[in-house]
Amino acid sequence: MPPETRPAVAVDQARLWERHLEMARIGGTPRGGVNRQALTPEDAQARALLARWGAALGLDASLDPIGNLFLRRPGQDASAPPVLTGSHLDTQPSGGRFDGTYGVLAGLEAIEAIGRVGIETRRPLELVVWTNEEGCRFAPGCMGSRAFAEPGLLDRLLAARDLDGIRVAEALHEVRTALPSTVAPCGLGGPVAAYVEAHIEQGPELEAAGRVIGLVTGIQGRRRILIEVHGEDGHAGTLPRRRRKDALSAAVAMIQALEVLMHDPGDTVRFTVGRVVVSPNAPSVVPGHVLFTIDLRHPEGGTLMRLGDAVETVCRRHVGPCTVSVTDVSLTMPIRFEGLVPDTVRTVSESLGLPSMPIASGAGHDAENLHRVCPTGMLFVPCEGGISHNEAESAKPEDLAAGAQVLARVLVELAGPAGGRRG
Ligand code: HGY
Ligand code: MN
Ligand code: MN
Repeated sequence: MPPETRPAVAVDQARLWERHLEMARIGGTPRGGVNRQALTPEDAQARALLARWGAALGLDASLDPIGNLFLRRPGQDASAPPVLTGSHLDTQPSGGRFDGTYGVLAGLEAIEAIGRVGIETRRPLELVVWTNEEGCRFAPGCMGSRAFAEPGLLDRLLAARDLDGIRVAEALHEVRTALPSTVAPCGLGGPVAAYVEAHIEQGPELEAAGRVIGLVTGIQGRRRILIEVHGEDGHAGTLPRRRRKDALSAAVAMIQALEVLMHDPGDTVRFTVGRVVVSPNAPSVVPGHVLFTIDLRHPEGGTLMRLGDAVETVCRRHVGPCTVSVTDVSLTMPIRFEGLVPDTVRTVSESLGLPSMPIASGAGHDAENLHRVCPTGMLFVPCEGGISHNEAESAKPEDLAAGAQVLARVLVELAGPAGGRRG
């Protein structure tokens, strides 16, 4: 067997699948999904489980100031910047068992397979769990990788609050106390030789094309905007319409007008109002306050900016007797993956004889932030029916294992053999 294929062959499909089932029990929902939101006790338990699995492999664990967890496999050259792989363990409230979790467990399996065949790499390998990728409880999403790429954002991100007013800094305490005492603190950011992330596709293309590996070409741009409509609470029975400042009525008019603005016959624009919070949310009270979120995505930066910039004008046009505030929460421009990492993913997939195809990512990922600091790439595996951000999310054990085989080989390629040239 050619030596370079050994790590792939050592990937254990059954163990990888069993670990997904065990991890899915943390925050598991009655309908077979997972609710493991960022920096909750469930998130902390999931990280603790991973740290225990890592410790059994002799990986050293560390936690940075925003809660990113790193499990390190030493390389021959301890001073060399590491090769990173990983993803996230936090989920949406009605999330699935594979979004994020797959990239973490495939990374663990790949590192374990490399160790099992006795390969010593020149560079260290690090498995990373990024904090708050989903951006549901706390905004913005991809928070941990954003801070890693831009440490100057740390204080602002630690101050972010959830809907109950709890700050990231306070919630991080949950994670720290749940982790084994062997997990050491580490600094934020730092040199990285390369980053590669495995993820389920979260769309139907690979499955429809009968391919197993997605060679991710890039990630579309996305913008998160927060709209707050301020009216006046009133009595549903006594307050005549002409005197009402009904925040929900105004918000509905805004959303309907935004749907018209975002209408796209080519169905490329992704416009979602996923959260509406009505206050006081009482049947006999005219709502005095409404908060709603806009998640806007597009593969072209110019279109993303044009449509996003038009939101405030449309909201103000439909504000009626209320007032409105529009806040840009986050903006990530479209990115392309090119060069070392995607090329290595492609050549390894081909050498393993796995059917692959180029594919653009509609979903956001932490790789979009690592892309700013080092050579970066991703690989996808199919998920059934392309269903994701849904408790029914599912994938095939053999596809998950195939992705881990590619990942194991890619990590060895990127980290280089012990005794190889320095640099
Ligand atoms: O929303 C996203 O694209 C990612 O799944 N958090
Ligand atoms: Mn994800
Ligand atoms: Mn997600």
